[in-house]
Amino acid sequence: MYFDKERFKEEFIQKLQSMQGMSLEEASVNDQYLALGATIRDYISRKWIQTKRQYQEKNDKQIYYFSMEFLLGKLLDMNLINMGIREECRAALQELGIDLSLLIEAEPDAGLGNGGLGRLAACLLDSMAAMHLPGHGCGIRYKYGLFEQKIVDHHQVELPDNWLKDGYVWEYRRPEKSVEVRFWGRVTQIVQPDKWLFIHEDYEPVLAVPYDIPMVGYHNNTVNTLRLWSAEPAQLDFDLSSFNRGDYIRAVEYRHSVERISKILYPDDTHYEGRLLRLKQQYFFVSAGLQSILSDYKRKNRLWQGLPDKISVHINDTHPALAIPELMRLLMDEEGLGWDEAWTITTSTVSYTNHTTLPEALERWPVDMVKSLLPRIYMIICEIHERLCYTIWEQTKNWDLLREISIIADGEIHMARLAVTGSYSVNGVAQLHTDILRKNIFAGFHSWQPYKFNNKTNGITHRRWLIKSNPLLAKLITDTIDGSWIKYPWDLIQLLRYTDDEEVQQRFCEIKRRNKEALAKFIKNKYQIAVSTDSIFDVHVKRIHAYKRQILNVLHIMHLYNQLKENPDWDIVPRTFIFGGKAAPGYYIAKQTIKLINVLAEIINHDNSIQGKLKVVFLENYSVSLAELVVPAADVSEQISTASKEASGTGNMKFMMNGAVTIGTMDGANIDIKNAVGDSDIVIFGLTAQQVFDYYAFGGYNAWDIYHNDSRIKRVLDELINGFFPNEKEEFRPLYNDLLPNNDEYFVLKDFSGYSEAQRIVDNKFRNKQGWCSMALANIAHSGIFSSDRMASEYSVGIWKIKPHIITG
Ligand code: 26Q
Repeated sequence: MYFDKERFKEEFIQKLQSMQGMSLEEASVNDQYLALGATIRDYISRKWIQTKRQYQEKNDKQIYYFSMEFLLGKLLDMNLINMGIREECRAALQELGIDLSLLIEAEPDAGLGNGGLGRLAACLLDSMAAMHLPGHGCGIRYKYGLFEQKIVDHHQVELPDNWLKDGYVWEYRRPEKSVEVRFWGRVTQIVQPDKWLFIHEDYEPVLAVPYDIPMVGYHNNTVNTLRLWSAEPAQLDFDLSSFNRGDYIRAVEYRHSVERISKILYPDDTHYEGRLLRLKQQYFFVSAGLQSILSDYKRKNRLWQGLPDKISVHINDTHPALAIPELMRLLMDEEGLGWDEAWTITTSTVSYTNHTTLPEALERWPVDMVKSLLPRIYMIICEIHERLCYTIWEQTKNWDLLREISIIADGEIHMARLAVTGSYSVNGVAQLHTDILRKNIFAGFHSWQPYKFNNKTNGITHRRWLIKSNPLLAKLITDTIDGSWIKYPWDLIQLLRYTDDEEVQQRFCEIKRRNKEALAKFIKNKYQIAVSTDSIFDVHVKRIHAYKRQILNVLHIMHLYNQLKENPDWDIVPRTFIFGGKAAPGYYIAKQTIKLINVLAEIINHDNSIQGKLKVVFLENYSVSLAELVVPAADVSEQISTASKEASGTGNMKFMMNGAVTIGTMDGANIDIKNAVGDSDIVIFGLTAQQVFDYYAFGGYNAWDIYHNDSRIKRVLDELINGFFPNEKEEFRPLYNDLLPNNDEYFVLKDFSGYSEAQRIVDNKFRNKQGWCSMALANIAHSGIFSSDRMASEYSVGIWKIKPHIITG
């Protein structure tokens, strides 16, 4: 973009005056940030309008990515990079005596997601805009994002994330595009000579008001849209009619119950709970999103049969799966189509990505709840279910198959089965995960409709996770292989020629050291813990969950500590173990794990007898922004989930792209990473998914056996309950119980030995500086295929059948 420095300065000062009513001298950093955001927003909106106009004119197919979560993080810096004006802006602000990096920091993270699934949605939107793909997001504008985590007395404490309190510069409220969403009430069926009519009466109306956020493409003219819906009381007369009847309480209650819908993001990423409010949220944004898409379509097109050629609706896990019956409803009840026509259109429009095979995370809604909250939707789901059962029975006469794929069973609606039935494509997010979908959780569907199933290995945007967060490394890469990788990240493979180049290695080491220094400084300031940049920065950051096995890492640290206490001269490479991650507020074991890490950290960090060879740090409030500081500083990336449990993981990709070496299990995308880098540039250990399945199916695993046969394990487990933690004598017994009396569901003890050996290999490899650098560089070289640009293009070609649309400036 052409950048006129003097004009920019004027516009910026003008914004300060008009928005904040302030002169430059009076303005706080936050005021300055808001003014800068508004200035940049104006630049973006010109391109945005152009993009929308050109999409409209060409009437190309558009894709809409429906997701309960979009974990955007901060946008200012990213927008400056994408617009190609970051350095110009920095220089201009400097002339005004302003430090751009302070303004960048001042932005609140948009934390509208729990973890991987939400961040994936954000990376995908970034890539679609960068690749000229007409793809947009549809979600909920939560008033409160994921809670802020504080550690108080070693414990996690949750605080509300009031991210909108100072206003949000990137959103545009579009009240004129509001639509109504209807809950409760009853449906009556009117039989007419040629069709049936369904009338929904006595419903509670909710107004869905969209807020649009621009998604800016990298150095192109594309600006796509993320539309987030906010719930407001519908037309005032509904409100007022209660008032008029003197029913003041009812009117206030109505207002509250509506506002609750978009108030808060559920802070859980694995535990399904059949909460009415969550069901309301799902239907709310799905219905609003589809209504606005269809009314747009209607303005440009005549025939509904053409919908799948113009629109793709992609559902990010089952959370938006009500899109299937809702699209049916809109086509039949609002547009007058018959069932068969509507079904053909729906099942050619909707596609579905699964992100988890954990049984406890699979959504199943109680029939009674759906029936009363969404009476018409319930009728349609019943019809889909009955027709599915009929077809399967006619085709196969196989009862077992019928039971396996039945959408309604035991008083519950199985959302994954609904999603598979109503979608033309079902994909997993890494090779192993897709295999598991085919062979296990969707085996029945797969035997019946194998063509629906496909794999789309996840990716991450290298613009945020390398160019933005690790500018020094980005520059080294460009200096070494030129800058084509920025547009074509798979060109990173050219770095392979330099993995043994001494100068490149030396520069890489220097950059890693500087990134480690930045993190060390942060840790020192925030926690008064001194960590040495000569130590291995061994990083384990992600949601805290038993299957992710933070506890395996912790037990191993305890083991190292025990050895060092016995032999303080033991020659190990000093290590800084860095943890971060949030536990769902109701997940007791995960919270105890956080406490254990913090208690252990305090003991180890204060024990001078081990000469600083081990340090343990728990970084509170792990978020997108914190990840951008931590990932570039990592030497080792911990990806140690129980095989078969982690659908993909995307942190693993961020770390490899920043030159960390993975210590990991044969799980999720670790396998794809291993296949890319080869066996010698990754450290793999532990059970395979097949071994895990076999233990579950045939038994044969006894945690006590391992406890009794491995003195190292016995010792660390005993320490959980024998007063080793003097102030927490009984506190960690639940952790102990899960590992022993409850027989260690996640095979922590079984994999301990392998993990310990793998960590010894890491220690050894790190001693050879050149060898280590060469591994790190090989990881970066192979990380290009894990860019979400590759992912976006695979979805576009393989699922959505959309082509790039170049926006002219
Ligand atoms: C469902 C019902 C009720 C409450 C919460 C939920 C819920 C919310 C979020 C269930 C699941 C999620 C999120 C799942 C998720 O983040 N999965 C991760 O997706 C990543 C992107 O594909 C993968 O890399 C991770 O492996 C996977 O765990």
